[in-house]
Order: sequence, then C-alpha cells, then structure tokens
Amino acid sequence: MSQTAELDALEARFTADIAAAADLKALDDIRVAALGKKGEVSLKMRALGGMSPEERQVMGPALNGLRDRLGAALDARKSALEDAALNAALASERVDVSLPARREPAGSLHPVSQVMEELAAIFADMGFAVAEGPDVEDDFHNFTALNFPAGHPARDMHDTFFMTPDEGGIAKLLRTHTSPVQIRTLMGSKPPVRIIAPGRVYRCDWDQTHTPMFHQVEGLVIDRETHMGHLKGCLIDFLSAFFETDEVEARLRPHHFPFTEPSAEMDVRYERVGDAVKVGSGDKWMEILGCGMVHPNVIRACGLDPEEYQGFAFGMGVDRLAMLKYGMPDLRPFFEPDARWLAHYGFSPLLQANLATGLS
Ligand code: 2NL
Repeated sequence: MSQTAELDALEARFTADIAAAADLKALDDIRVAALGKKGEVSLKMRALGGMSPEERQVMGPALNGLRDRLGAALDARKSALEDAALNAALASERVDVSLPARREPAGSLHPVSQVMEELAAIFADMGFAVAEGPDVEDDFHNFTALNFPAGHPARDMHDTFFMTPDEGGIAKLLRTHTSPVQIRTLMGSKPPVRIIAPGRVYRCDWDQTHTPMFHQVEGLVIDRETHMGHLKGCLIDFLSAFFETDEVEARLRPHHFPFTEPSAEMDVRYERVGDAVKVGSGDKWMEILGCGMVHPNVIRACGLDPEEYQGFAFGMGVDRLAMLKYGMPDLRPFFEPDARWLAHYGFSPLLQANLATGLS
C-alpha cells in the first residue's frame, strides 16, 4: 500500500471510530490513539524527519491535513455528545412547577399578615397602589407636614418614641402612623394619587389593649374633584369586601384629626357571635376607622395647590380588624412567639388572598 493510501485508510478508520464514539471517555481514547504523543498520526509526523525531501513534500501537507480534519471531527463529535448529555440531564431533572405541593409547608401566615394581604387585594381592585416608607422618620414627615403645629398638644398625645438626638439636637423618631409614607409619596408625584400605606407603627403605650408596636393601614386619594361622597362609597365597598357580606350598614360620626377637615369616624352595625363579630345585623355600633377630607395645609405642605387639588384619607388599625374578623379575644398573643397559637389562628401560605377565589 502506498504511503498516501495508508493515510486514507487511517483517516477512514479514525473517522468511523469518532462517529461511533458513544461517550466522551470513548472519544478521548480515540483522540489519544490518533493525535496523542504516541498516537498513530503523531508517530507518522515524527517519521517525516527521516524522509527524502521529495517524499516529505507530499507527506507533510497530507499529514497536516489529516491531523486538522481529525481534530475538527473530534471537536464536532465532542460538542454533539455534550449537547446530548445536557439534554438527557435536563430531561431527567425536569420539575413541573405547576404541580400542587406534595406536603403542606409546616409554617403558617400570621393573622396580621393575612389581613394585610386581604387589604392590599381589596384596595388594589379599587385602583389603589401600595406605598412603603421608613419606620424611622423625622418630625417633618410624621408631624409638621400633617398640620401638627410645633408645640401642639396633639404631638404629645401620640406617645412618640424618640431616638438619641444628633449633634444639632435633632431627634429622629419611630413613626406613630403611616401618614408620613403618604406625605413622601404625595411630595414625589403629581395627582391623581390613589395609595394605601400598610405597615408597623409605634407608640409608647402598653396595656391590655395597646402594644408599643402595632399595624395600621392608611389610604389617600388626591384628585381635582374628589369629595366626601367618594370617601363614604369607597369605605362602604371596602367594609363589604373585607367582612365578605353585602349587608354592611355604616355611619359617619363627626370627629377631629389635625390632618383632615372635616373629619369623621366610621361606625358599622354589628352583633357578637361567639368571639367573632357579625357585621350588618344587630343593634350595636362599632367604631372601625377614622377618615376625612385632607386638610388644605397638608396639601400645601406637599407642594400642591389646595385650590387645585383635594381628596380624602382614612386610617385603621390592622390588629383590631384581624381580631374582629377572625374572632381572637386577646391582642397580646399577636406578638408572642407561640407556635401553638399560630398553628390555631394562622393561615395557609399557599392560599393567597384575592377577590377572585375568596379572601380567606
Ligand atoms: C385613625 C385615623 C386617619 C388619616 C388617618 C391622613 C394622611 C394624610 C393626610 C390626611 Cl397624608 N390624612 N390620614 C386621615 C384620617 C384618619 O386615621 O383612627 N387611624 C387608626
């Protein structure tokens, strides 16, 4: 067999071996046998040195070509095998994330978290966005912008927790309501504004019915022609969605807040059924939230013209709403790490509150 015919036979054999290689290990063995230090092609290249110049002129380029073609064939087969291995791994490790969980998670959602989710779902459905802000606030956003004049007794009534004053004597504080969140949002946007601000608030007051940290949700609507009728309709729709009944009967009773004028408290008709309350029937009235038309001074403090813009705001205690709806007789266990209480009153984290499939 001539030398070039020998090369052709070699190429045919290795090419067939490469095509037949079943895995990366087999393929690497072929690479070593052909192109490794002692591989058949390498040995032939080494033999070039002993050839006549005429022979070398033919065999040199032929061997280079062979080496390059085998190298390319090895690379191509390698990436084909790697792709196949990856596809096989993906197929065997496939997870169907749409299947239901095999086991319920051990944890449960705290009733306060559940009610917060319900409130967000109800107000989102009415076109409100959820706004958030810092727990540590300054005097301006917590008080001044809300029409609490400096030295006004209403400031003392908030039982504020103050931080250590800085070098200039200025003390930050823990927000006493979530209104500062709405002030921050209103200062940074152009009406119409429709937001709710749920979150933790803090007051230095601790007894049977008060904890130093509790939860509040406030709402704010600012537009050109928003009036008290919108306020009342919005809140009655909210109560009916929250208590999951069409029977809600509510009344507005005049009240005073520095940041609204006029101000009111909203009462709902109710009766007790065990530890829970039934809303819409009975002969008792229960105060459920505070509300009013945003004071012109507050609109002005947020950089807007009260001649152009007006609106309503409201605020309510989330912990109390949770107690009323889910029949918990005592507030104190809310903030104790008692797994048995949570197992009894908690909610499945898999069932998200929404208006389509039911709130609770
Ligand atoms: C209550 C009463 C209320 C507001 C909160 C508010 C916020 C802005 C402007 C004006 Cl930015 N008002 N919030 C208004 C009326 C009542 O809360 O009893 N909360 C537990």
